[in-house]
Amino acid sequence: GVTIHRPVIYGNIATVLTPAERETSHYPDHTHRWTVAVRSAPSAPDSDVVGGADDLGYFIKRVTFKLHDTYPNPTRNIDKPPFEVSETGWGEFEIQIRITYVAESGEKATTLYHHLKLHPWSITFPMPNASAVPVEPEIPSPENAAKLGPVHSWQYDEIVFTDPFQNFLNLLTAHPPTPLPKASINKKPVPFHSSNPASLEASLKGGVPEFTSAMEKDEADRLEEAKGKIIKEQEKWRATLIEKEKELERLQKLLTSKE
Ligand code: SLL
Repeated sequence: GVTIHRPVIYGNIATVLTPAERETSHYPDHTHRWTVAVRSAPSAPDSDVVGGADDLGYFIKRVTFKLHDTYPNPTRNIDKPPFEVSETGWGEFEIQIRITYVAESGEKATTLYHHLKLHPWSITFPMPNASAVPVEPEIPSPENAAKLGPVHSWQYDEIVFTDPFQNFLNLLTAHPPTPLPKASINKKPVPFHSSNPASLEASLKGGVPEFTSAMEKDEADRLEEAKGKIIKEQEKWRATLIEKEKELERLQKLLTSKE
């Protein structure tokens, strides 16, 4: 009954190529430079990298990033940290990320998916009475996108090992992960995630985001609030249903009395 976990993040950073970079590139249609990575969740102090405080090489043997078929050799095997791939390109696509563990772990590989994000985040809030058709956010011009700074898209996750082999457990306990800071140390922004729309504003101000343990509590609070809203809605609609059923009964009676 032993479980042990390691907090990781996976995702990408993307920047707009400068006109000079575009001119010297072999691919004049490429607009962005990006890096997709799997890293430990905590960031190193005073670092401008998101995550990556700990080297994950003691338990991860290989990370395979499967890029879009428009790339040469789209299957990229990375056999030592940093587990990341940097490329240039013009389009967003789904990247398959396969994490293989060290042989002595006896663990099956884990497969994750990340949608490469090149264009700045924007949220179109659903307006009451607006058409139900989702609005595609407009892609800003390269100049405007460049002004907004790098785009970050990171997902926090925990790799959980249940009843690991004794040797592997020893290996894991010999490498305890750096704990996440409670709050961001140098006032770094919270990484933007669509499940936390309030973080959009801070993410557009720029700065290198950082994962903190406060984010977990914030998310629990958001879920609690959402649950409360759902219960209220449920009560409202249940009352409406009871009212309508009464109305139906009344009209049916009226109908039979007239027959
Ligand atoms: C799209 N479904 O249409 C996506 C495909 C493909 C991205 C995006 C460069 C490849 C290369 C590149 O950015 N491919 O020239 O090596 O948006």
